[in-house]
Amino acid sequence: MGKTIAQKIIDAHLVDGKAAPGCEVGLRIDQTLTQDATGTMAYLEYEAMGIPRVRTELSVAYIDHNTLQSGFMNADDHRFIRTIAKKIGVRYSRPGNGICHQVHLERFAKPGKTLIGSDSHTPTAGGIGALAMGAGGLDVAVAMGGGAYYIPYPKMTLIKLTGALQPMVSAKDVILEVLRVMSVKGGVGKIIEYGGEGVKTLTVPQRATITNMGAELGATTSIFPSDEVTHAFLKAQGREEDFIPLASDPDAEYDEVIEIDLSTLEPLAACPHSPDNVKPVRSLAMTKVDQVCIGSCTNSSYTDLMTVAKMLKGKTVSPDVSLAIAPGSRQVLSMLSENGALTDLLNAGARILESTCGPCIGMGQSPNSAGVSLRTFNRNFEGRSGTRDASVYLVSPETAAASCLTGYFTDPRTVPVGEAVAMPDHFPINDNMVDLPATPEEADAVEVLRGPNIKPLPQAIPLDDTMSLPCLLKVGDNITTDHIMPAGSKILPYRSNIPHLANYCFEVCDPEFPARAMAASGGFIVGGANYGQGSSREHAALVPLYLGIRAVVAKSFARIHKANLVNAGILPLEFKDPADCDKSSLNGTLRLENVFAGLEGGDITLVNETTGERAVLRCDISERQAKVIRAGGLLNYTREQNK
Ligand code: MIC
Ligand code: SF4
Repeated sequence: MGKTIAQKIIDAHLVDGKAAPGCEVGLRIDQTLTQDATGTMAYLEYEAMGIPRVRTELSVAYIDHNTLQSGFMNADDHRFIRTIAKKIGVRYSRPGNGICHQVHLERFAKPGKTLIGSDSHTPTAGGIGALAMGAGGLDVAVAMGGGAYYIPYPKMTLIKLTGALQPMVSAKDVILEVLRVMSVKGGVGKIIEYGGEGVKTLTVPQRATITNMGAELGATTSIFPSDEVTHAFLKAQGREEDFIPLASDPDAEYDEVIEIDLSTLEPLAACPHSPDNVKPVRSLAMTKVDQVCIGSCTNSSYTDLMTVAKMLKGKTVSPDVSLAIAPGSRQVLSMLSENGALTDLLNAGARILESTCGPCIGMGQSPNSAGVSLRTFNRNFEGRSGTRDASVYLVSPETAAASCLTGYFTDPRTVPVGEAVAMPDHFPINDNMVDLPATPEEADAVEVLRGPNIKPLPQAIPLDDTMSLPCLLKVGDNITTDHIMPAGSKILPYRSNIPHLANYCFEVCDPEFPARAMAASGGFIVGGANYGQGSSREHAALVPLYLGIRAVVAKSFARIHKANLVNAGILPLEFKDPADCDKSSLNGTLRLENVFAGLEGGDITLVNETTGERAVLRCDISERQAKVIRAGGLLNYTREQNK
């Protein structure tokens, strides 16, 4: 039987397990990336494993999230990451060089390679044909040390593209359409491959927009073939030697096929507060707009920003709108500055931000009270912008540009169409903001510098076969890791300080939760379907661990968060009958029985100690993960393995 693209890459990297549905597979990882908001923790964990030098082909540490340096914390963390990267053999992309996914796509990602990153949008590199996955920081640390990365063997979905996009309809509209069709949980356990004649009409940055936001489907990753378009991009980046062709076999079998005719798509917007709440832009036409933000790892390539610059040239942003633009990388920004487009943006009234995540992660530019913000980003979870009652819509750069001029939601097809921006034949290459690590001989002399904000990692608590503890929180479906552990400019600087972060856990859902959890000695959380979707932040597991959470009981889990819970030594338990989750009796003191048998695949019983009501739970994890939980988390397990 023929193979899909992902199956070919998995086969070539398989080091453990069987490549079959229902099995867990361990993959050799060629490349890793970290960013600073998850990186500090990842390198602390790497250090705790005691491996002197990384064993990957390439590992890069990016500084792009925590760049609003109000206070010493972020700058200290940057210095820690810079010095430890130098010591252990990791390249360091300095702040200002760009957003990890954009820079990695431009300079490092390769077709056919495996990449994991401590950021859920690592699948951006799927646009170039890499098998690129988001992971918890500890998983990335293990991969840097040469360990395998484990995933449940995924189902394969083919999205067959035909036709070509109409003018002013963009790659963002393609992925918004996919989200409309599949929903934020539609991709869980799947790899999404793109194929069909329409693929050839999309550039690598457009493909990367689509694979980037595939994270919002909950997919393991998304991937495009590597073809002549990929070759042209790599050549333009001076990396022709990194090209290999990659395609699925003609008789490859997919579990699911979805067809999209690109020529029928129209500009779309994801409405508050979920990336799958998608509507046509024309249906929102009378909605007034307060803010427009352009950038993020989804839409800040050269062509995206040039398109915006062309649309804004000679015009003025509506006085009712604040327009902020964060170019994705220094390469992009320097190209705009060289060709004069930056001046066009400035003259139109844009507020130019540095090449970082910025407003996407709530690092500044929070909208006004009850403000309407149009963003070219990938997530519009409630409160993520920093303004609790803001309405954030996710749109294409074209829709963003058209709307910032009128002050209302505007379908970009209603503005005169100029010539489309062409992909450059040559990008200006300058890697002088990517510092090379010390050689193994020099490494000993490198001193790792740490700030006072770095606090010890929480320790896993051994499990008991029967556990009688209070239900400390009950939440609904699609809880994101932004709900569990919010980000934003005030909280992000404490990513290496779990005790401090604990004060904000579940702040959006229930501000009393941290105090309640701290007063109790241990407890459970009950969640709904797709619990833990969104960001890869392992803090959403480490903080609950610190607060004494021993198990999360839910209808289902998002992939990365479930792995993070296991890595932290917290039990992820699922209701055998999801209807049990909706019972009002899930409160008070709950008793878990037969936990150890549950780790071997047996049933665990949940008993409400007040009412006596019972429900059956399963712990759907691999044998390896059961050992990880028994060892008290992945760090302990890895240390035991390396003895
Ligand atoms: C995000 O987009 O939510 C982030 C911030 O990039 C996260 C990582 C983090 O929480 O640091 C992600 O996507 O994994
Ligand atoms: Fe940064 Fe936003 Fe991309 Fe996350 S989604 S990596 S915060 S730009």
